[in-house]
Amino acid sequence: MYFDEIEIEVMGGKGGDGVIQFRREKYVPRGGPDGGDGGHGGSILLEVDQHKNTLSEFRNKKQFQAQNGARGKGKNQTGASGDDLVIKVPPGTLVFDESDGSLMGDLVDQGQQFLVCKGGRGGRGNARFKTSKNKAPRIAEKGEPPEEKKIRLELKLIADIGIIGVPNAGKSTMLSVVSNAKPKIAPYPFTTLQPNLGVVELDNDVQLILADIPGLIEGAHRGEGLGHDFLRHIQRTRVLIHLLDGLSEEPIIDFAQINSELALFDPALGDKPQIVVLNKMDLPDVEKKWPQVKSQLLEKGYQDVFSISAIAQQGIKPVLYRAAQLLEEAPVYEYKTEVDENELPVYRFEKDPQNYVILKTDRGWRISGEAIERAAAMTYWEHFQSIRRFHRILEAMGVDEAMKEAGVVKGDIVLIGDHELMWEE
Ligand SMILES: Nc1nc2c(ncn2[C@@H]2O[C@H](COP(=O)(O)OP(=O)(O)OP(=O)(O)O)[C@@H](O)[C@H]2O)c(=O)[nH]1
Ligand SMILES: [Mg+2]
Repeated sequence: MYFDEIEIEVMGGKGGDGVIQFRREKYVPRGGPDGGDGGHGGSILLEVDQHKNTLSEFRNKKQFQAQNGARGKGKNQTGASGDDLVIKVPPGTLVFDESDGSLMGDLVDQGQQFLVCKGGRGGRGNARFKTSKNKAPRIAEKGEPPEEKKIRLELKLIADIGIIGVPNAGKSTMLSVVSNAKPKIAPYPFTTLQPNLGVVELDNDVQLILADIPGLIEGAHRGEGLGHDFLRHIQRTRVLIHLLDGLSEEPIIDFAQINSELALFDPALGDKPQIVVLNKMDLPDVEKKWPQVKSQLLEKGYQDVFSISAIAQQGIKPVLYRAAQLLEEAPVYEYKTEVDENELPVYRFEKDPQNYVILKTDRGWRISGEAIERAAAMTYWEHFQSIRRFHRILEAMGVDEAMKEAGVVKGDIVLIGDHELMWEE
């Protein structure tokens, strides 16, 4: 099996900070609070794009961050939300969480979207904290930190173009000169025993996945030669490059024979668009043969007819561009996730964000936990009321009690996320 596999880092946008402000109007000495909320940070989404067929573009770009939310403003104005960042992936992409290796998502259908990382919520401005008791709150929240993840994308490569032909036609040679594939090449039939895949990059950002199919002979549909398995590989491809061995006595007869083998195995195979290519044009005998082969093919109604020398790398580009064009027009392969019936149920530890752990360290007490660290990151430490609010959150979560039980005393250092605080009664 052939996989493309890539690790990337994704991060949502940070929530914009809420602000502390008071209305300022002429002749109104003390206006009420009017600090607006911060905007929400953008999220990171993956989206299936059926025109993509590999993950190679992620080899150059591995970090993605959505836009941050903007700060709130006075006059109760909410900051602008950050834009979501939509990353396009090919159909059949599996998404894994690198932290525990679990499968997060399976992207199959055109346009299907998957949320990988949520942006941070915008912090609330002080206007939201006004109560009958506190008419001038100096409390606001900072924006929520965004989600951040390392993910692994995995794609089972499916060849969209198959190179078929009789043994020795030069199929492996052709694949080796257009891609990085290094198939075995030798002057005897049935050199290739397994299909080889190669990714071809055309100048215009188009990628083709080519499969070099083992040689086919008369009787292949009955399992002769290397048998059925290889015909099955062709079933998944959408366009065929039919390579003719220029050194064969009768390339046209080979051609007809292979086509009837395809049709006998599966009539749909015979209907796939074919580009017919005479190979080994560097040899004078072959060059002599070409005009006749060409006119015979055109007579039979084949329009996509080319000649190349795989070894000399001549004439191959036009074949690839035509293949890319036919691929655009060909129906899209329906990717289906194969469900393994022997699959065992998977049990996973569910994280509770409200959970926290208290640890005594050399530097002081460390309280770690998702919700508590988030609350600390959203606090304006320079405002007394905001700090009080943070204390109320500690109380509500039971952290206060737990700390006292653990033996914290006034003046001890307490570490929460990136923040270092001093314990007060
Ligand atoms: N002169 C010449 N020889 C070629 C050319 N392309 C391939 N050959 C030779 O033809 C022989 C067969 O090439 P392969 O690429 O192994 O052919 P294949 O179609 O993959 O063969 P199987 O895997 O056995 O089906 C080798 O000796 C190649 O060097 C070409 O353009 N010109
Ligand atoms: Mg070969």
